Amino acid sequence: MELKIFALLLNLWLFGNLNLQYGSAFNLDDTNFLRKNGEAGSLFGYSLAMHHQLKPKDQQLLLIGAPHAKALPGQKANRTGGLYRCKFTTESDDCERIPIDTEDSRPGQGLDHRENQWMGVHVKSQGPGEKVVVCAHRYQQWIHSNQLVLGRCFILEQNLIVEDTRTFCRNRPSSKDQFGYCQQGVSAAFTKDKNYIVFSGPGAYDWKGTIRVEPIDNFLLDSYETGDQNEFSEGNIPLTLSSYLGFALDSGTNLLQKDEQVILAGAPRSNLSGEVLILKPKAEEDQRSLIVTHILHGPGLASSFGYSLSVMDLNADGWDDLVVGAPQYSSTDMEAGIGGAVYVYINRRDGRDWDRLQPDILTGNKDSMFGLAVAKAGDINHDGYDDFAVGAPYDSDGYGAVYIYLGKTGHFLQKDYQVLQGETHNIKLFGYSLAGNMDIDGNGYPDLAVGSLSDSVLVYRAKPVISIEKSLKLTPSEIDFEKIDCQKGHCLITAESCFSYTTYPTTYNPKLQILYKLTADEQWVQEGHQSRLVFRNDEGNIVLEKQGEKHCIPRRLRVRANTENKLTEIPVSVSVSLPQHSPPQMLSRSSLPALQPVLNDLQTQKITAKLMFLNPDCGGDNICQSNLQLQYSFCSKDQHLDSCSPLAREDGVAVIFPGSENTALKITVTNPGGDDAHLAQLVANFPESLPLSSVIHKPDSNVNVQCDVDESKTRAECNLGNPFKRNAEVTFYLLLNSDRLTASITDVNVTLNLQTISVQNISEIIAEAQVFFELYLQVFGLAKPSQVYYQEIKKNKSDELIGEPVQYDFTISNMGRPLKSFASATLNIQWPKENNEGKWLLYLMKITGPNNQSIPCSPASEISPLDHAQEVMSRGKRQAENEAKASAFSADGLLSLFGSKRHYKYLEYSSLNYLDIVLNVSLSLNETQKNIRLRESQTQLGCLGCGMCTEEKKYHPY
Ligand SMILES: [Ca+2]
Ligand SMILES: [Ca+2]
Ligand SMILES: [Ca+2]
Repeated sequence: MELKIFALLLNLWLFGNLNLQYGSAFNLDDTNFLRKNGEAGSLFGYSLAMHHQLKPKDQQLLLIGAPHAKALPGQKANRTGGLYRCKFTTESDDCERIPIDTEDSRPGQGLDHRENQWMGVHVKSQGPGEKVVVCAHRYQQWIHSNQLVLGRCFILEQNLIVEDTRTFCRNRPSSKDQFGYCQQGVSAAFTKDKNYIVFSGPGAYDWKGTIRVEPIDNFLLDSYETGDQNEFSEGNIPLTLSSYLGFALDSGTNLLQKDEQVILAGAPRSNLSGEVLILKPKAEEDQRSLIVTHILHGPGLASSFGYSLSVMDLNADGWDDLVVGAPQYSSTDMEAGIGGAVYVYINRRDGRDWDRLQPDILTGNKDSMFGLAVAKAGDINHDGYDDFAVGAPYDSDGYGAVYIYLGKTGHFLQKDYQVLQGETHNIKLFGYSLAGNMDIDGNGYPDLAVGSLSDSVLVYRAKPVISIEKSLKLTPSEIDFEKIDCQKGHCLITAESCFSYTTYPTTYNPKLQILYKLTADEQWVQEGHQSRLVFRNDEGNIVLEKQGEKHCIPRRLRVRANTENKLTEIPVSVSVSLPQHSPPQMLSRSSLPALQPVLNDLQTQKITAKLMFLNPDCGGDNICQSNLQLQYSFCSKDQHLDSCSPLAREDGVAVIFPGSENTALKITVTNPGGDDAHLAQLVANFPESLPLSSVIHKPDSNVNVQCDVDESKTRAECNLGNPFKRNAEVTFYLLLNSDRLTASITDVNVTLNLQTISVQNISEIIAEAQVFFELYLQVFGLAKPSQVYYQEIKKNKSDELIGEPVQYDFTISNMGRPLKSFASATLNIQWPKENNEGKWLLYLMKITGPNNQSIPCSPASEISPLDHAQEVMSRGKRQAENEAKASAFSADGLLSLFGSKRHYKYLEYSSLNYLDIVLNVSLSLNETQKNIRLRESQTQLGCLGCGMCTEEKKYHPY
């Protein structure tokens, strides 16, 4: 049956939350708490109220509902639930059952069925010396054959004697869609004018729910009800069935207009997501209705918006604000880990526009049921703004937690101020109920009670809050480091700190010890520098006799003589704290242990004064706005001359040829028209492949550049001067080591950062260069003999008979870097093999390398082709490639090509006087990377003259 949801609505969410949070210590004392335990299984603590009884005895009590408590004698039931009263003592088991509901119903009113009626499901106090209401929402009236679940409430006198019983659904139409399952008492509220009590029957009208406002004891006043108190016009209640209207209730007087009574009622199942209704009474002719003025809509499906709510003025502007719990809220983003939300409506527009008021949303941990309970806590920290508490009973792995939020001017603080954990006290489902806004120990600060579903209740007391007024004055507060004797270390500063304290109440005047600590130049020190101020006695304590008494301490500080940073101000701070044991606040009205004060957490405990440097060279504004400029160029530095010739550029980018010892980066820094650049420096970062080799200064420079270079030589920090003056200029060279550049590197970047502590935004500069490798191979050739003679010889295939052999020697020299493995070269030889009639001229016999080693050449068929005559091709020229790999000639290579001149007769060259026979020889690189180049290397070789000839003619083979 649906009634069950009112009992332990939420046991689905017992598991799942591992996000433990640890409470920040603030002024709710988590040590000197009070604990009240009830009978196991009685749900002692399901509801709570703080009550201040004035007569017959002035005493404050904590009222604790235990809806599963055993029946009292005479109740004719086993388990009825009940209400306990507990004194605020350190005893945990001194709560007493209040005798309620012990009388039988009057004749004709049917039979009271109290078994499992949940007495104590809700309890509320009207205020000091006023009434209390306690309810049993599952009370049944058995009349004839009907078992009506009407629910009912008891109004108690301020001394907790039962005064009256209220069952507004009694004697009404009793069908399910009317009042037979009213379930009055899930919630109740007193109006702020103290005349009325507000009840709800969430089960009325088929669980649409209804709200009723009725006079407490002045029966000249009218009662009001949604749908009219006489006509029961369900249709006038703008909700659907199963909305559970009245699950939570409160009242306000400054919500829509000043001093106008309104009722706030939560309907957590309305419109699927939950809604809150703002209602006000309306009297018209015979009608006495509660009419809906506004409906606040919940955030999402089944969020149970309106499960709890509380009216309070968080920003102390005189307008009521509203806090609404939506404990089953979850984010569509499952990863967000959100479970439960609280909507805080700050009444920003003086009561207007509630339909459009945007709430601020607080969210809890996943599955924590954050917002299941919300309560006004009063002004816990006594800063003038009401604060509130939010229960999240399934937080912290089912232990539960209570989050405290503070009101403030204009708004409220959205960061929780303190978190109370059930786990600390080994209490599960802690935070299920809350009651506060009453000072139980007379220290002037309201205290907070937290209930659980595990039969334990804790009461936290608020500690007094101390605010310390602080001042700090430096004398002098400005120094001219250059002018006075600071450089000798004689600059003395006096720092005078003064302290006084205030707290609440004004009668609380402990002799307070305050610890103070002086610090200076913290950020500069954090950045790895030495503090620019020297002082002793940086901490100590003082005693303030009473509130408002001021105490000052002077301290001498000295400016260091070797201070480098003479520009940025030096902050000097003093911070305060209380010692571990401060004198506790004496309590006149309570026998409870006195509590020690805490410092006001909302106030900064540290104040700062600044010591300024005067910089006359930076103009009247004392702000140094520098204008540092940097020019750079890659160049080749002559070690002995003060010159550096710019490197060749390709596509506008300088080209580095590795291996050069003189590659340098020329840097020129200027400060044209700028104010002094304090602590000016250049930070250069070099690639590992192109580290710094050394720094060379221009001898005539009047700026002394000093560079710190790291071990890997990839970072240099060069100090340019402190200050680098207006219109100063400096040039220096960063000599680079190009030995580590490899063929895979095609370009290199050096980043150059100019820095100063003066005011200037300087962009990083990237000096970019390309890397080209240049091979410098040379080929020389020699023909031996240089001249041959032809003679007539008969046709014969024998080599020796063809003609006199000629040997061509080729020498290849590597004038540059070793080729190693990154390139291979080819020697291309072209020689005149035959004339255009296909007659032999030079016949290639063999190719040998140094020391007669063989060298692979192609085409191989060209070597002594007559040995394979059928393969001889007839063309004008032949090319044989010597594919000697680069490794073959590491420095100098030598190979020989044996050639032979053909028989003159056979060739019919006899008419010629002589022949000039020319070989073209060149080197080329085999497939290789784009940034490897060969310096041009080719040659023409040899003149073979013919001594027997008379006519001058030349033979050109091409
Ligand atoms: Ca307000
Ligand atoms: Ca406050
Ligand atoms: Ca207190």
